[in-house]
Amino acid sequence: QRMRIDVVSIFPSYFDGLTLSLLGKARESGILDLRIHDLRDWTSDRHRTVDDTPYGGGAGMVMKPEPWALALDDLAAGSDRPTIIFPSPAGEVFHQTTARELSEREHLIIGCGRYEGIDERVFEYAASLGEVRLVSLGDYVLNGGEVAAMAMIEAVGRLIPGVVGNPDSLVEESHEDGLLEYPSYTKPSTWRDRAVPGVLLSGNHAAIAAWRREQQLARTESRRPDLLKD
Ligand code: 6GU
Repeated sequence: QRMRIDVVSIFPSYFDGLTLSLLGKARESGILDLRIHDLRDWTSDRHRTVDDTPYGGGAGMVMKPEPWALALDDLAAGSDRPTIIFPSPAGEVFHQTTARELSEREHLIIGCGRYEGIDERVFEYAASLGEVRLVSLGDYVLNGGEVAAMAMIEAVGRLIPGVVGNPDSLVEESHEDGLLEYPSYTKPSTWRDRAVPGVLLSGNHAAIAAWRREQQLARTESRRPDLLKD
């Protein structure tokens, strides 16, 4: 199915990289309708102001609600309750299951905040237009939502049917089955005194599958024991 994604940011050129590679091709072919917008296009003052000082005091600046509301009104118009995502370190953590779920939506709107955040009333207002999700990439802090939005767009975009050429490659990846990926090798069969594991040269497909499964389990146990907790 076709998917529309609108991104609102004060740094639209962050997203130039999304013209490249698989996602770039998906956009050219029309499978992915990805539109990048400048929040300042919804301001009306001479300085195109998007932020102001926080009520109650404190460090930094807060994004004003008015430009956000006008942007969301325009982008949600004619759409049947889009999913509105705000990248935020205070959100739910983005997982492969989140990417899967979002890849089934018709229309995503991603609002990238900067500074100390967006006026809280914007999230409440957005909920009148669609389903609002605050989503975090993980437990560390970025300067704004742009890099997180790009990661999410790539993770979601590649799950849209037709974006990744060979759909088999999607099911064998890390996290799709809850385990880390098995190790991969290519020619030469011996390189700098290191041989490729013999089973991979055996032609025994059952033995290869069993070996790969063992490797997945061993790596997951050693690197990401948290994934095996249930
Ligand atoms: Cl989504 N935004 C910001 N600003 N920092 C983050 C993040 C998101 N996810 C992890 N750190």
